[in-house]
Amino acid sequence: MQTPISLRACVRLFLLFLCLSAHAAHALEARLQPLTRASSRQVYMVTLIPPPEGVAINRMHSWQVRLSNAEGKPVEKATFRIDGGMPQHNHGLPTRPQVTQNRGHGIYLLEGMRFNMPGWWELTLHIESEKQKDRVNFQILIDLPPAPGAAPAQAGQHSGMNMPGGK
Ligand SMILES: [Cu+2]
Repeated sequence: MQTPISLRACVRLFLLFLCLSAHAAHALEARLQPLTRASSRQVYMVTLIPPPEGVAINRMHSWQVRLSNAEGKPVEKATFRIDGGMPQHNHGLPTRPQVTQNRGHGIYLLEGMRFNMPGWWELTLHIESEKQKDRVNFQILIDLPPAPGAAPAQAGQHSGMNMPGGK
């Protein structure tokens, strides 16, 4: 009875493959899922859209921000100030990300995003439009290895960064 055994092995291999690919797809989806949050006074709904190519350590990325009001209507003429950092490491962002483009329909281009080490990052968007000011905090887990060719992040190497609240 050679055939049933090899058939069973084949089915097992196939199931394993399905399982692995489902797992990989799930991980990718979790990473690329839109991050949507209400601002602290519920003035805005804010979605962070990661770069389509994914996020790699020590690479500059452009993200997008989708901004709407509490009723879900796109907010067209907003200005942003971005800060953040790693609360667990007590340091700020290695770059100064800025919204550089209003793409219309409540979509804004956020350039200059870079994470120089894995871990928990906090990103705060201070948003202002039509005299409505509010802020929103995002927690972003970066758990990826350094990009090929990028300088590896060194533990404890925190000099030269913007401290939260600093100039
Ligand atoms: Cu850090």
